[in-house]
Amino acid sequence: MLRVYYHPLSTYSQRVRIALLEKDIPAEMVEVDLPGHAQFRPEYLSKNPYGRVPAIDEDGWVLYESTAILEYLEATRPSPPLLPPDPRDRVRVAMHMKLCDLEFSGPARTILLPKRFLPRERWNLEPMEAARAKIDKHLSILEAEIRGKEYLAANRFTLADVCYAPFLQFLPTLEVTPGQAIQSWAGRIVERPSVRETRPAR
Ligand SMILES: N[C@@H](CCC(=O)N[C@@H](CS)C(=O)NCC(=O)O)C(=O)O
Repeated sequence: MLRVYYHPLSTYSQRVRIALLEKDIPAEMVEVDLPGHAQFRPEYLSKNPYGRVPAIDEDGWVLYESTAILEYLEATRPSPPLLPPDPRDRVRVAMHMKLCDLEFSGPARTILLPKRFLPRERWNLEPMEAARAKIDKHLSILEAEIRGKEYLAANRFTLADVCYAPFLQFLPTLEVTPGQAIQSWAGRIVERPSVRETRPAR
């Protein structure tokens, strides 16, 4: 049985929850009490020694890091596919997944964590502004990449779109200025049933 450790407000967990719905994979969902610091108790650290969600446990085999979990689900449950068959298309998906974490979701976290969970007087504005500028630059590069396309890679919904999806919901909170192509792609992605159904309540 596949067990998924997650939190309903966690963007990285949402990636895995989207893939579960897209692929109709049954799983036992275990909510980790992040506000209660359950992620730092020994029982959970044995699943992910970094004390973060998501993590999975399948018959005693444990894995953490959302992108690795997505790859595992794809490798073990290939239908319906979230990766294209062509090798060049596949590595493009891999490239976008990596760039999403390096240039988008990482800096987005610097802005979203305080804005979603801390009172304004505890916001540290300087790194938040630096993160916003980094995201703006990335989005202008991505704008050219995605212009005229429905999805990020291979003309279909892939793991690259899954990685971006939870963070695209927060574009207004990030106060960035995406171009027209990003805006219509983001609109399409956030309206997808698997994304809507797993959307954090705040
Ligand atoms: N690189 C990790 C990031 C996971 C992550 O940052 N998870 C957050 C929730 S969205 C977390 O567990 N935070 C708990 C903490 O930092 O104490 C992944 O892709 O899975």
